Amino acid sequence: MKRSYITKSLIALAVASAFSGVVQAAAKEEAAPAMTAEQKAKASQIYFERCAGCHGILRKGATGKNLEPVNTIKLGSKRLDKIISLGTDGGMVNFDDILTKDEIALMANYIQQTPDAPPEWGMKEMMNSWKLVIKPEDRPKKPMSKINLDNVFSVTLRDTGEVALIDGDTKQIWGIVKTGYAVHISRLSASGRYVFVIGRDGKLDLIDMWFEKPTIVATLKIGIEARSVDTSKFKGYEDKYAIAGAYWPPQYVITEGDTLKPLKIVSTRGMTVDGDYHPEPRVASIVSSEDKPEWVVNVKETGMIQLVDYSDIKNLKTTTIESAKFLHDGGWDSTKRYFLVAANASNKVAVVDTHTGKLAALVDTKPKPHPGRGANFVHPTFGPVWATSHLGADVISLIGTDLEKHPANAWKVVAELKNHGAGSLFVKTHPKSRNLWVDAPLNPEPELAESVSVYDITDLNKAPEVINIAKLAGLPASKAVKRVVHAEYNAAGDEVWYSIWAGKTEPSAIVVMDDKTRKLKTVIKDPRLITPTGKFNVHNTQYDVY
Ligand code: DHE
Repeated sequence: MKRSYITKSLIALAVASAFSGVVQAAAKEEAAPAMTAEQKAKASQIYFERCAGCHGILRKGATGKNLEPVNTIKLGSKRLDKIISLGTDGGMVNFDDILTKDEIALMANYIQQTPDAPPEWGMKEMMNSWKLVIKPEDRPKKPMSKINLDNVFSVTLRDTGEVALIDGDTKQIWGIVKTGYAVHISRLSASGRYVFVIGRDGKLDLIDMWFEKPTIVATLKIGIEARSVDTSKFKGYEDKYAIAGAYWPPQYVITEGDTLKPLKIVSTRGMTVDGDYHPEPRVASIVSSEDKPEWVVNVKETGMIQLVDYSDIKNLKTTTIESAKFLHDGGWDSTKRYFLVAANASNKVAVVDTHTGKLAALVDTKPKPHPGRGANFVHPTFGPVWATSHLGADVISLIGTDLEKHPANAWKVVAELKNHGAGSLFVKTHPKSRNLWVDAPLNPEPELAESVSVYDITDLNKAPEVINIAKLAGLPASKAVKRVVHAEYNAAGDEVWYSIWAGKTEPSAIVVMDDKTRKLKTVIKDPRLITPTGKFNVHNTQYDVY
């Protein structure tokens, strides 16, 4: 069975044992097998594309194991080759159907070398990379197309380095724009006019939807590797600033909102919650507050949550909150006062009170919580809850969020639902819906990875309906598993969109379900829809509806 490397890194993430974060002593390089510069260059590219997400650029380990020479040399090329080929019980998955035998041998040698220190990326490099393609004054003064912008979906086409802007009303592709490598997420400006997309290669693109067709008006490379971006949403700061977080170098940058001109770069290197120095604390999720001029910036390896006050960029005030490792993705509770973020190596969800600027709680969950933005709804017994599923367990945890009317339940797992399988990445509901949709795209069983569970949130005693979404797409048989990933509602909250994430050379699709009947509404098929993954509805992303 052929799986994409990212899928593999995430499966590894699901089960890999947590890394201690201990800085290892430098190994003797002479013990590593010799490699030519050409071999190293090739291996370094493969490492960036397939390994760095879980093991870190410096190979210090995070959700994957530490791969510094002090550990790898003693295993030797033969053993490493076997581990990469076949995986391990400890959670490393097999790459023998992804990499050739020669590539595996190359990687076995490469990870015994002392890691190259990747370049820093400061203001000089950023300014050199910055392109203001169309100045704000040369842009339209009003929307030029007849598209209902509120219901546009920005869809990641992972393996082509593009995003598709799909008209949610007609289900037609409105435009496809070239972006950075494997865009991770799309986020909206406060006004809903601009879409910000961040590539894994650190390329940030600003798409203006007021043109006849979606158009990139500015671009900036914020680092070598990145995953997150958001904008200033507080009253008076609408569309003024953006913030993008990098994996390498470990830093975030604040830019102008309508040009991407970089204004300030802040390093996230520093001490972990355990008091150890970490040279590569990557920036995970970022979210913008609507109540304050503030971003919540989650620093993965340190376990520190930073509240960054953007009211005075020159004299930046940051509150640093200790939580737990390794911070990943998260979302607001229904009041948007509390931010809940997965600390996936600790099997916890950290809750930040953005009004007091303090940690409200650390909630124990099942292994490797992975909420996406999570899902907010009112539980018939326990009141308002926020839900997360897990990579490492077939369980959905419901965490009470109402301190005022249900204080006994607040920040406790009040109920657990059984998912159709582990390997889940995203849960989703909508304020107008009575359904909770849960995927399991990283489950090793194809039938489960192709299916979703749908729960009736007004009666959680009812068994969920398990729907094989991939079958509904009616695509031809493929070698790759047709992983069903990332639910997103339309603006009206009556449709649920799922991506069918197949191989790069195989047909993919987006399946649109009627939320009320849970029946197929339509399948969006187009040869240009290659490896669709994340989908971001303009209205729901602009207003953080989930
Ligand atoms: Fe993601 C969110 C990091 C693999 C699809 N992913 C996030 C966020 C982070 C992150 C930090 C939160 C961003 C925010 O809210 O500001 N993801 C990582 C990784 O480090 C990891 C594990 C490995 C890697 O090398 O990238 C990884 N992610 C994946 C995938 O393989 C997915 C399934 C497909 C893809 O397109 O790459 C994937 N991640 C997503 C999506 C979101 C996301 C769709 C946004 C969820 C939302 O609803 O907001």
